[in-house]
Amino acid sequence: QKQWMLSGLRLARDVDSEFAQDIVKWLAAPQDAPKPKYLYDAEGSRLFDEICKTREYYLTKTEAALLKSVSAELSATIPTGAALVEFGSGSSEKTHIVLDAAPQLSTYVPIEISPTALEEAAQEIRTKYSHLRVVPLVADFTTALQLPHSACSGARVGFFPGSTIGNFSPAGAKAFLRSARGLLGDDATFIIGYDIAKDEPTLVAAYDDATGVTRDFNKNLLVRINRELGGDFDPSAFDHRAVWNKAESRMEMHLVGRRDQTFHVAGREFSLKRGESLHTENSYKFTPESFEAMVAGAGWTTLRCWINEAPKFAVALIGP
Ligand code: AVI
Repeated sequence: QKQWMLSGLRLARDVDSEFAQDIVKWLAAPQDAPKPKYLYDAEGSRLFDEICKTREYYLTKTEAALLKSVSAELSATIPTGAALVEFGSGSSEKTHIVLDAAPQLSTYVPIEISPTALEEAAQEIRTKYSHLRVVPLVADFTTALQLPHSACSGARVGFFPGSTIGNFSPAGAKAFLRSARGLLGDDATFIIGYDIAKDEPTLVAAYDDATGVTRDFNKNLLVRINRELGGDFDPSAFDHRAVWNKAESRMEMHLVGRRDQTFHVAGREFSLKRGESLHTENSYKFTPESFEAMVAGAGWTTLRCWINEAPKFAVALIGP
């Protein structure tokens, strides 16, 4: 009885959460993707790490190689005593590339919503770079933030790798860039990795790998909704689909219904006809010109841009 009451309480709280409200709104009009952060529960984060290792997903490998090849030039732009502020947990190889190349950095501030992922990453960095002051910040970096006091003495260098900026809508990306400018301050620089639009087969393969990890990553959203919002999705009733939307310059992930179906989430009923889709993610691809225009619209200037030719991927250094 007590256990039942507890789980009843948990459900009552969860159906009122931001996640519940956003998902209910999305399911009523699933032609627009929900916030990208909902794909990253613990299992979603694990599956994304697996995606990065697939043969087809060129983004991570290409960006790491590019960062390595330009790391000395990048380091030359970082002042002594600066703080590196990373949007994301910083458990990646790319963080190590920048920290290895720039021993003049005195502080490292990873910003991450998951406390466990953040603490793990922070501990790893503390162990490897004993000269660094590591100041982790548990927060959703899409909301307005303030840097911890101890990270405010030197210059700030933002770091947002992985083309994660492509998962925002154009308006969301602009809003993020504006709020990052407020957070990092007037004299900051900001290193951003972004993917470049390219031929359709390369793009589609990257989001529909042969081993099916991206399919599992996509369907994990339904699994998460079932667990956290009392949903009754049958993930096997959906096909994973990756589509290049050339007009919008974005890769899209969808879950396409294999049959007419009705499902329930957070106490609401929804239905979907066979062949109709739930749009689960956008991943915008840029040209150097479109990226430069976007950052300019948010008050930043492009200082440098390094581009890998094949497959095309860019690392930009922007400043005030
Ligand atoms: C995290 N983000 C940049 C990835 C992307 O490429 O948009 C997420 C992803 N979705 C499917 N595969 C990878």
